[in-house]
Amino acid sequence: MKKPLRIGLIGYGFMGRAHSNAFAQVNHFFDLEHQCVLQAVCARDGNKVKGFADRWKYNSVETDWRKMIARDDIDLIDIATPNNLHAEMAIAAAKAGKMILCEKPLGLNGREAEKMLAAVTKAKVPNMVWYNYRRCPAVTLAKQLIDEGRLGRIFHYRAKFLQDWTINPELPQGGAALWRLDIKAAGSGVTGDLLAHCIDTALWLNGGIKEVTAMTETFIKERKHNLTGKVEKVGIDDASAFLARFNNGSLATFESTRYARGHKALYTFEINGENASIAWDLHDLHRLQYFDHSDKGAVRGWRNIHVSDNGDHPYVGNWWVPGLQLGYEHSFVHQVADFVKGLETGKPAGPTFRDGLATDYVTDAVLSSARSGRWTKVKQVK
Ligand code: NAI
Ligand code: SOE
Repeated sequence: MKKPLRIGLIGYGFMGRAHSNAFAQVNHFFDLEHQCVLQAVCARDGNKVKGFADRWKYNSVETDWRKMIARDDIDLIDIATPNNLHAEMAIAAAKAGKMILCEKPLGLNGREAEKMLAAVTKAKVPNMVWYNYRRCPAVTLAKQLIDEGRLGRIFHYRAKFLQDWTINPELPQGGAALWRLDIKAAGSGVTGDLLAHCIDTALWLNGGIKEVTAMTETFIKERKHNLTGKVEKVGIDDASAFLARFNNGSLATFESTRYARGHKALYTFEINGENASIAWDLHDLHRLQYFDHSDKGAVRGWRNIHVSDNGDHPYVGNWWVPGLQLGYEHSFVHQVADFVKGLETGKPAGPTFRDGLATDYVTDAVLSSARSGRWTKVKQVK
């Protein structure tokens, strides 16, 4: 008999669906001692949340997240709401003794994330941040190759995350679907939204970042606000780029924008080491590019590894026969599987709130450097 893990989801938008799918799938594909139970979903509109619950087979609904957190038939609170709600919800959930999965970025800034980390530490509740790209099998394979020492000394880290959906100056800011353009709801623009993913992966693969120098730009200075109906100043960064020095001595460049016409979600990274290099592209997420300088000269070149061998590649053995592809949604299933395994082994899987705080410290330093025009030290998590 499996132990029930009763989930209370807050927010039924894009991530509410991705997470619900992961909770629903995970026990079909991974051997776990726990059974995920879709116990309750919460959002403010009673009719809509009922429709969502029927579609995904949640056992109950709530329209007030505080009531859901107070329920004693829920073990885990999953936060899939806009960024400005993460801290309040996570701190309340920790106080109620619930395990917490929280969407990224952890807080609106490092100060908020510090309070969130303090709350889960005090309550001793398991916690995780949904930086899901770590669990695309090709990215996990990159981590394995680096940990095996195949790259040797790392010289360079290069990452970018490009989109193009806010170029239209008529696009309003704020409210449902457009909260990412509202500084109050989002905390920042592409720095906290897109670069945060690049930073989380980078910290995982290449260790801590020591200092950064950054520039940001807001191309469209004013937009109509959906909540007030007035044209208001835009407070978010539309584009953000920075140089960084890692603690291991390697140099890095990071770039993100929502103004790269033609790009919808081009997240790429490349790492160059003394002995080997690796590169990954979200648009071709099941492949890892790998160059190994120790290959014999005549056949030396970039290998294009289709990460689909169920004997050798991470997570793949839990799915289909070799050669078949996994996609975006699988990264969320893998994250739930690892979180639950962490409960069972007592070895918590990352990224935890501590890791989420580390990323928020980097985004804080990026925004601060963009304001001052100076190299800025990154606060390190104690
Ligand atoms: P969304 O706008 O699609 O959904 C947000 C949901 O929050 C909606 O269902 C809304 O009704 C609900 N909500 C808002 N205020 C609420 C309240 N007071 N009480 C209860 N529910 C409330 O947003 P999306 O895209 O799902 O983003 C949510 C979070 O997930 C954000 O923090 C975002 O940064 C993150 N995200 C992460 C991704 C990843 O790759 N890991 C991908 C997309 C989003
Ligand atoms: C923005 O469009 C967005 O949905 C981000 O919020 C996510 O974190 C990213 O994974 C995809 O793009």
